[in-house]
Amino acid sequence: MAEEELLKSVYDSLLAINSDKTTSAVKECLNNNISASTVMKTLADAMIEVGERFNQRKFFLPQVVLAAGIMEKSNKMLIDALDVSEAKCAGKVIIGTIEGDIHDLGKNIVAVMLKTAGMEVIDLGKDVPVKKYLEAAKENKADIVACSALMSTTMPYLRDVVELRNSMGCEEQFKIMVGGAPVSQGYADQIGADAYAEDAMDAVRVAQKLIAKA
Ligand code: B12
Repeated sequence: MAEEELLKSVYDSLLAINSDKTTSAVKECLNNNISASTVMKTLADAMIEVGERFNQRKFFLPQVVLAAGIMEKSNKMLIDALDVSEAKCAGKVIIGTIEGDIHDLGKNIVAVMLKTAGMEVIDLGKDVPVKKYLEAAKENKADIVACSALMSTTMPYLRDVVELRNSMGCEEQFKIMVGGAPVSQGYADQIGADAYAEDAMDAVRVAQKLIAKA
């Protein structure tokens, strides 16, 4: 089967909320030497479509929960197959999903991609208090604090991270990168974040740029 067809099978199986089919489609991709990051990107695209269908009331919460579980399981399989770059100490990143928010699928993909690019990533998990990001950044002498927000109700806490960092006088020590579906470049500019990235691949490019500038 051609690469395109194999990836389509991953996409379709996740949208069919079929765990067994998704798992075997993912294995099939790896057996055919399709890179783990390409398969992850396909799963992320499918999950975004799950979100669209949820918005259109074609899917309901139980389907979203099941799809999220399948994606997590598939990503675990893929992490082992990722080609981790030899480049060590390409920078240190503190990452987490912001206070009040438990959406972590996208954040987890970003964390994996940054690690793959050779960065040291300290993942604080989800529902991370504003203060905790900055404590961890200080303690670990991080280069970047990466914050994910998936809800309009939790986005304002991103501004709090920037303001707390500034009030600590640490603008030069650690740069703040924000992301998540409702976040945009405009919003990042508005709250004074140093960078925004649209997806995991973009996050790697943006993080590398931030580190190169430091
Ligand atoms: C899956 C999902 C869930 C799962 C989460 C599972 C998990 N472990 O994450 C479950 C079912 C648990 C869930 C729960 C809830 N959810 Co929900 N959920 C979604 C859904 C359908 C998809 C999100 C997702 O995983 N997308 C796929 C990933 C791959 O994409 P992503 O997260 O956007 O990440 C990519 C980029 O954004 C970027 N990125 C992400 N983070 C970062 C960080 C940085 C630093 C950078 C640079 C880039 C970056 O890179 C990623 C990879 O490319 C969205 C719908 C949507 N359109 O987003 C609703 C959605 C986010 N949920 C919503 C809601 C309301 C809830 C609940 C409150 C529901 C409820 N009534 O209980 C709870 C939340 C409780 C809480 N306190 O957080 C709303 C939010 C509305 C709002 N206020 O803005 C949405 C928009 C659905 C809707 N239309 O109503 N949800």
